Amino acid sequence: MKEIFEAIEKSAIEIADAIDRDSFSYSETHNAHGDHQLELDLECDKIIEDNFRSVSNLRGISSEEKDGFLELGEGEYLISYDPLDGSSLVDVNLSVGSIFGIYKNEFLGKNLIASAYVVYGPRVELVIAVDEVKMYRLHKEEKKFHFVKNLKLQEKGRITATGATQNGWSEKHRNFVRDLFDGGYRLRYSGGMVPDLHQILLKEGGIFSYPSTTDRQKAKLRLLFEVFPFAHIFEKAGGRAVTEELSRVLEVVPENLHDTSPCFFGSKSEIEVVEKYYGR
Ligand code: AFP
Repeated sequence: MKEIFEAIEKSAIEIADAIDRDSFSYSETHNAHGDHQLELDLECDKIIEDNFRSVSNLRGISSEEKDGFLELGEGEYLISYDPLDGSSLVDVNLSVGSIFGIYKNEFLGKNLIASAYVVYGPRVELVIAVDEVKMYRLHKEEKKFHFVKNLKLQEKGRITATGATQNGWSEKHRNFVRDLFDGGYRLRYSGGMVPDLHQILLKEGGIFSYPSTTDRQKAKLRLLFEVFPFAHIFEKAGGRAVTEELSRVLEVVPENLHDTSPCFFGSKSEIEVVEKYYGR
């Protein structure tokens, strides 16, 4: 595992440089989700692939930017990753991130043994969850990450972030969001899952939701590349992650590498609000 975390740290440093240096133009390709890929998406994907190629105990990797599974060896670990989440925000200079899930045997939520994400913002921060959730910050001159603190959610927060096209929201979702606003919650949504969830973790509470919509029943966020790693991190931080059926996100069984699912990540009190509306 140590080698895997070192490869993630090295990738984060190289990606932070690439964001500063590279152009934000589109490539000629689309990924499996139909997203038009930036040259930077492809560059970040390659940085991570190259760093994982030198890790000795990997069986293979799966990336949001690659169609299929890439076998790397006979090792025991599998990694799923999103190299540059929120890449449509790069041109407007908002924070973006990389997300990683580390599994044994199969890409199932219950097989996740560690997860991590990196936020590329005014500062570069790395969060790793194994048993606890630990945050590190990049010292740019030293090119090293330093431990900052453990992240732990309180029972209840004060902010909410909710995605998707609002005119496609269900009545349940509208009522859920109205309940939060009536209860004094403030909206914090950038369109980048990594900074939005990082904010909830650092403010020690709140809720992020990405619901199904009339035109997208399975919503947008990808189970392997975005949803499972954050569900693992939120649970380890003392929060919860559920689907619209109110089951644990980590119990969802994906049929394909690129499957998506509606999802809610929050501290305990806000997930009870989800249960109040989605349980009906
Ligand atoms: P991009 O990588 O295309 O910018 O999408 C970002 C993202 O996957 C996730 O980071 C956001 O939370 C979500 O999509 C935003 O989606 P909506 O704009 O539909 O709310």
